[in-house]
Amino acid sequence: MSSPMIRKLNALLKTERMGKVLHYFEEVDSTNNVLFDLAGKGASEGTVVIADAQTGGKGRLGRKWVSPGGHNLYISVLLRPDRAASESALLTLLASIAVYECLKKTGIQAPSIKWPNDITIERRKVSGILTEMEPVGERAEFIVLGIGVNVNMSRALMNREMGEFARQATSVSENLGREVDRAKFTADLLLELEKWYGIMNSRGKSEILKEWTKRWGGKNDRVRVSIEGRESYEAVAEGIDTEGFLEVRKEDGEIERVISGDVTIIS
Ligand code: BT5
Repeated sequence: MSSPMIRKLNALLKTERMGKVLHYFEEVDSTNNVLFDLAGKGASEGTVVIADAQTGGKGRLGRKWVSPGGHNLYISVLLRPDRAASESALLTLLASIAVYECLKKTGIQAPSIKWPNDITIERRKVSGILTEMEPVGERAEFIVLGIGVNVNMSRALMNREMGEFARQATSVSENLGREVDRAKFTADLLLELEKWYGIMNSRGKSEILKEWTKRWGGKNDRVRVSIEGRESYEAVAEGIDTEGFLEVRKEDGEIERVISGDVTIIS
């Protein structure tokens, strides 16, 4: 995102806090890393880091987020909720709602949320969310919410950059058949984030869980659950519990809570 686009973003931004302090970089390793450092130095809630390109874009569990420059959105937002550690899973769901709503506003008719952190269009991943907090063992004082969205990435670029998983990825522009204004998309996303964070703080977690479930496309999907160090198993997705963890029904009827790990849809 060139700096004229950041000027445009500043002009379009209708939030009270989110993005009012905004750090923009042409290229960083990871916007989450940059914001993590700023948070440690006392940056205020709502501080945002955006980069045009990331050299070390991070997914979950040590995976990579493909982050070429010139087309997409790589953004991290600092939150300082009351009980950061216990709210991290919930904030991922909250961010998913915000991305979902933003995609709808941009013209995508049927985005879908896949637990825990993917937004898809026709089962292809258009956005991923990485929520990070301080290392386990210390009290988490803040949450860094990282969101990557393939906004204007072309099919040719996805094929070139992503290798074998290009088939499972898509971009907003690929679906709309036109380029999307990244500044407007980012302004809309920050407004949605602020709105849903406000709803969580005023009406409580249960409201977020309810709204997430409404938008979730996965109930009754047959899934394969893969958890590190355990044999994977098939189950049926049931819903989420009060902390935002997925509940699946195993073949013997037992309900299991999936805290982390990968859930692949089989049918
Ligand atoms: C995620 O992880 O989906 C979290 C991605 C978060 C990225 C943002 S960008 C701003 C901020 N700064 C960061 O460094 N990160 C955050 P996970 O569920 O582990 O998914 C990773 C997997 O998605 C990879 O193994 C690929 O299969 C696939 N993938 C990687 N890059 C992709 C892309 N650009 N579009 C679609 N799929 C991608």
